[in-house]
This record gives sequence, structure tokens and C-alpha cells, in this order.
Amino acid sequence: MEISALTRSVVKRNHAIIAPDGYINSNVPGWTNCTVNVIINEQMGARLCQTIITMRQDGRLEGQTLASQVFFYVVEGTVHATVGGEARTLSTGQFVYIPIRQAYVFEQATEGTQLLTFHKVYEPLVSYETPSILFGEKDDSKAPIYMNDEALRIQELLPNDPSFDMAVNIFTYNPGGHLPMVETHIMEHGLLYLQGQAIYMLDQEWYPVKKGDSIWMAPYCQQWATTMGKEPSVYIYYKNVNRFPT
Ligand code: UGY
Ligand code: MN
Repeated sequence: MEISALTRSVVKRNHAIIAPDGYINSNVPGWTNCTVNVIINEQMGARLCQTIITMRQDGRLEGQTLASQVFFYVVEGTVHATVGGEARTLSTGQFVYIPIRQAYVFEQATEGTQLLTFHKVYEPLVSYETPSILFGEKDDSKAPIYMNDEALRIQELLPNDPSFDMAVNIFTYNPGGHLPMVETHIMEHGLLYLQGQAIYMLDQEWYPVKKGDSIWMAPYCQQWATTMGKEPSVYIYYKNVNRFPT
């Protein structure tokens, strides 16, 4: 039997690992018949919000983005999404990016559907239009190799365009793959492991992680990772981009 006094989760000033064993549900107005876990939030010192939503029977999310844009990704299952008058059915690996001031409805199609969200306060640029609604999907054929290393692939899910101030990427490490250097950077990350296992180094501390785990990395949190095991490890991650440093 597992000992309930142990967890792999940690919450520190500059990083956090949140494993599902410690989830406690939140009630979010308009999100009904759903289990909502707020994984990363400003309460931690973060400037993004990351949630994981599990939809029960008749699960429904109805709302309106305000100052924050929201990226919805289907981790597992199927959902009917209506955004900006357009209705689509989204299944595992598909997403919709919802810009600010936009109404949305998501209705569960299969019970147990799991959604991941990243929220960021949008910072407009005078010379660029606010981005539009964007639907898309994980597609390994659109994941070029990263830094000349055949074991690493990154797919950018959002356009690399200055109107966007957030990036969401899917990073695949084949067996043997590891980050080519310890990264030290101003950008912040929120992350969810979609597959496999890995060892993550955060600010010189070493953590075993696996599918279902989330990680927060504050600006300048030092980071390095190597995959573990025989299958690839895959994570989806948020990064703030394209704005003047303040
Ligand atoms: O885009 C990134 O900064 C990415 N290479 N970082 C990470 O995966 N921890
Ligand atoms: Mn990074």
C-alpha cells in the first residue's frame, strides 16, 4: 500500500511539480459537472494560469474570456466546442485558442474527457491586431528536429507571429533524448506531461516525472531534462513570448 504522507509534488519559490495525487477540486462559475484542478496560478507567484478539467456526464463549460486569452487542449476524449459562432468537435490532441473578449461553450461528448487550459493576460501591441480564434492539432509531421538533435522534436501549435504573446509547443524526447544545455531564461513555463517518464532538473534539484505531472518554471528557473524508459516522453508547454521585458 502506498503511504499517503508521501508525494512527488513540490512547491517552491521558483518552480513547482504538481502530481495528480494531491489534486483538490475548485468550483468555477459556468463550468458545471466538471472536476477542475487549478495547477498553476498567480497565487504561486506565476503570471499564467494552468488548469486541468475532467468532464463528467453533462459536463459543460460556458464562459467568456476577458483580459486573459485561453488555450484549450484535449488531453483525452471528445468535446463539442462552440467559439465565435463556429461549432467543432475536438478529440484527443486537438485544441482551440480563444483570444480575449470571446464567448465559448464546451460540451462533453465522451464521459471523462480531460482538457488542459493555459490562460495569460493579453498584452496588445499598437501595430498588430489581436489574434483570431484558432483551431489546430498535434501533428508529429509538423514537429521539426530541435537543435540538430534527431532525438528531440518540437511542434509549435500557435503561429510564431508578434501578435501572439504566448507560445504553446509540444516537445517529444525519443529514448536517449535530453535538453542540449541547462536553460536559464526570462520566459516562464507551464507544462503537462502527456506521455512517458523523465528526469527534470529545476534549479539544481532533480525530479522523476511522468505522464499526468505538471511543472511550473518561473522566469530564470534553471531547467534541464532527460527522457527515461523505452517510449518517448512528451510534454505540452506554455511560454510567454514576443514582448518587451518589463
Ligand atoms: O522553449 C523552451 O524554452 C524549452 N526548450 N524549455 C523547456 O523545454 N524546458
Ligand atoms: Mn525553457
